[in-house]
Amino acid sequence: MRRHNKTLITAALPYANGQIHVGHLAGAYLPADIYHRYLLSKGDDSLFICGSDEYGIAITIKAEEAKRTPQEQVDHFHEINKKLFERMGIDFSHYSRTTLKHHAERTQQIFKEHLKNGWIEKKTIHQLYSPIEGRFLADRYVLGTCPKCGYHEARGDECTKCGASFEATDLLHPVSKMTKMPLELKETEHYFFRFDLFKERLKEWLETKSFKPSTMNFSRQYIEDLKPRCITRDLDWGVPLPIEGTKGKVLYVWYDAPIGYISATYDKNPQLVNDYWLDPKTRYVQFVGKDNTTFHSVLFPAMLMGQNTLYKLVDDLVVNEFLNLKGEKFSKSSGNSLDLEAMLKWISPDQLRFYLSLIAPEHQDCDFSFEDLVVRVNSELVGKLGNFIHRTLSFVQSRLGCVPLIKALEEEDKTFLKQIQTLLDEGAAHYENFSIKKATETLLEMAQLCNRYFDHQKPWSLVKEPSKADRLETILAVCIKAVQFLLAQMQPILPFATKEAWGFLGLSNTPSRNMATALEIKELRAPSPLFQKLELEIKEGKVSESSLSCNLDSLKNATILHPLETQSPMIEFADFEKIDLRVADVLDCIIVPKSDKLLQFTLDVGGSKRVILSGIRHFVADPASLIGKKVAIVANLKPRKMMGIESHGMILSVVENGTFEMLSFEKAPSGGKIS
Ligand code: B3M
Ligand code: ZN
Repeated sequence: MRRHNKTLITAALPYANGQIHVGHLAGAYLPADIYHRYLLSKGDDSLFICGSDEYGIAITIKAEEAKRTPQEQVDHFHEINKKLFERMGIDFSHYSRTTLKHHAERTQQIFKEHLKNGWIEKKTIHQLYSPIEGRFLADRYVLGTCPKCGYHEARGDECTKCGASFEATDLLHPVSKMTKMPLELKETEHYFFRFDLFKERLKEWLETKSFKPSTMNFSRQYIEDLKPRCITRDLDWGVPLPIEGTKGKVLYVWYDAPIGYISATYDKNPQLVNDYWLDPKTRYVQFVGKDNTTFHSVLFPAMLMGQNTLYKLVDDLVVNEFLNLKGEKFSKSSGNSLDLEAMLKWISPDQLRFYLSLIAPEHQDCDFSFEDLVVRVNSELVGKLGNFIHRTLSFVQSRLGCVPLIKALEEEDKTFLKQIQTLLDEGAAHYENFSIKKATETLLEMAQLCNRYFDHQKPWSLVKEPSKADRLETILAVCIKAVQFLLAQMQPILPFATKEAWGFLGLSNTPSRNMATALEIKELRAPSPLFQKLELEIKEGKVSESSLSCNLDSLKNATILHPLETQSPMIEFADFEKIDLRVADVLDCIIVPKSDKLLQFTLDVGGSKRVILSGIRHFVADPASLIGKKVAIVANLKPRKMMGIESHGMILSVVENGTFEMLSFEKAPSGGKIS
């Protein structure tokens, strides 16, 4: 396991042009927070820095639409987002903003060094000019036809349809976003950063990193065709260009924003810049969404290489994929978004953190679904994790009334505690590897094991036998120990509930991960359930006001309201895909001689014959009546010998409350794949 004692964590600075949404949380802030909390819980030193990104066209456009000045816009959303992060338990060491004076000064200082060191050049170029508005328009101020896919409403900086990124001048038929009037090309002077000159250094540096393969490959390719990039804009909202006679020009937001990580650290306390950014022993971890990859893996590192202070370059870059809604990217502008504030009226921050951790888009885009959320929260968070903690603590409270002590451990107790310890170690490794999805799955596995132990030991019957008092106490003491293990693992993901639960164990502060499992509990307080079940009410295809006040037509076809009571553990889609389900025609069906259970089916599966044995003889009065039926089989089950006959698969049927029914089809062709 890697051990680093001092870590600096940053998460991409969100634009203060609107409220952060669930997609933002899942992509950067929650994983970063969980990692930060994990480091603190094992006693490491960790500084978690973030802040509002407040300059650039992303701000001015939204401000114009809202009829606010850019300053009013960022003041408004900086406060809102800061509070939303707090409510969600995102535990920044500091949340700053880029409109602070010292940020502009630091950015200008770095620009001057770049200029002096020969990395910046001035060029006269043609930019899009709006005669009616009397200003140059760039990036998102311009709309036009995507040169790659032909989408008509591509933005000047990227196509929101195909994801291509380009310059506004690359668009076909460019028009002003505001007036929809055509634009013309006009000469203007701009400054370019010669990223191309850093190619070799970047290549060498990148190969010392072990980012995810997708991040490595993407960045390698990007470095291959590095070009000079324009880092100034004709705009009056941004860090002013520190050159005489350039009034009306500011530095491009992607030039100043990453420097914001350093300014934000300074803003908390100037000494921290020395302690973290300038100390080679610091490990620097950045969390970003995949659309921000190249800025962090290539462009910002090049900018740092080109100036004179030895700031830390990123050591681990954690790039997450997108969280989708209805199969499409979260996007406020297109209405495909979840309003966090509305969500929080219905769901607790821990419940949302839990679900987002379970479906974390670490290796591929994933879909947010309300139905899935309700099932997982109710059956796993409440049904497994919350249940074990609550049943243990309330049982001890009501039946014992004091802190139980271990009298004598039996073999099964030792095995159980060992298994739990092993899982806790595995959980730690997952946190170390930034895999919060696996860390959450491990937590659930632990909870499952705990419930099994509890059920198996049956404390509720031991309590009726006075001679077993010592055994009962030991079992309960083991369960309390297990609760401590669970809390140690769940602390980074579910900070609110963990704190509450430690309170039940008589501790006001959450102990460190190692302390937590070593601590002797001295006092128990009356517990209450840590998590509540969620109910989802859907009216006219929308989540009803009483559940949630956000407008979600994603639920048009929602059907499920009541989760299954007892559900098997969740599996990955990939696991499901391994099962080859097929339609099979029953050619023959006979009773296996000397067997009181088995029927022998001869089936046709897409032209090939096979034999499958099925233990359903009791339910079928006349086997021949099944001939001609079309049934469902698992076609790729390993062959199994029963009564000397090899069975090649399994026939699907339901036996419940004494009734029996086979899954069957009417028209589906033999061999057809069931999915
Ligand atoms: N504000 C982009 C974004 O929110 C940007 C990140 C800056 S990180 C230095 O997608
Ligand atoms: Zn396109």
